[in-house]
Amino acid sequence: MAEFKDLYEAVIVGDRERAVELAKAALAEGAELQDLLDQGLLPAMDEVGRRFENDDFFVPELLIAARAMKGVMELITPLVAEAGVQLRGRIAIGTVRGDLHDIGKNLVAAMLEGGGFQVIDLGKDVPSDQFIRAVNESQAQIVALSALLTTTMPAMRTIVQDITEAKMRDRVKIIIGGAPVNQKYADEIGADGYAETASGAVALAKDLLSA
Ligand code: B1M
Repeated sequence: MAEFKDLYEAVIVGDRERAVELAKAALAEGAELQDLLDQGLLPAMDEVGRRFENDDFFVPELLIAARAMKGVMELITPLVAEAGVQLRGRIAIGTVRGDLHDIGKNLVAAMLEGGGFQVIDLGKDVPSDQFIRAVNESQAQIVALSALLTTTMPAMRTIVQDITEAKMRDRVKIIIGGAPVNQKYADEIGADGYAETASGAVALAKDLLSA
């Protein structure tokens, strides 16, 4: 972590410009993207969450930290995507209805692209019909759902039900992820899989499409 301490701090205090500069400098010096994420950015967002939970941070602090994180993500997303080239399949991804958290979803999307998938990113606060339309239009083989709130988890169940009712279940796999969900929940709502991390989502997608 010592190597990325300044970046870690810059994200926590929401200094977007500095965070981006530090990330650029680290990459120019040959830092690995994965280390930048695992030792700088992700622990910083965890710390922001902890402070929020302990009432040391409130929504404005959360927002400016997220803005700093987003600035760095905009810098690194193309690089993450560049790491892989082969097209392994098509995936429609989105954060479910009612949920505005998209940093993790963007990371998952970037890693999937990096893993060689074509990704149709539907954004955040996405209702069932938008997923259904995307699958029809793009022939996506996987729908990937992200939720960060316990209150938006039920939207995942709704999407699985709506996709089933649209009789598309035999041609599309559904995977879920995000901090409040787990394998048990995936099983309960009839999803095809759960991944805890962005790289886990890539492995899961590869698995499901090769099965
Ligand atoms: Co909010 N927020 N937030 N927030 N926020 C959390 C999630 C929270 C845990 C903070 C806390 O209390 N400790 C808490 C949720 C509690 C709960 O439901 N259990 C919370 C809350 C309460 C709220 C509000 C309700 C606050 C309020 O207004 N009172 C509100 C809700 C708004 C809404 O969505 N309707 C809210 C708002 C916001 C901001 C808008 C200010 C901002 C989001 C900005 C944005 O995303 N553009 C924000 C942020 C930044 C956070 C925290 C601090 C960080 C989230 C993040 O980006 N993490 C978060 C606390 C925390 O997580 N430590 C918190 C980094 C990101 C890379 O990780 O998203 O977990 P994550 O994604 C990971 C994995 O989960 C996984 O891979 C990613 C990479 O490893 N993953 C998948 C994610 N999706 C996946 C899909 C997959 C597979 C893996 O397959 C399909």
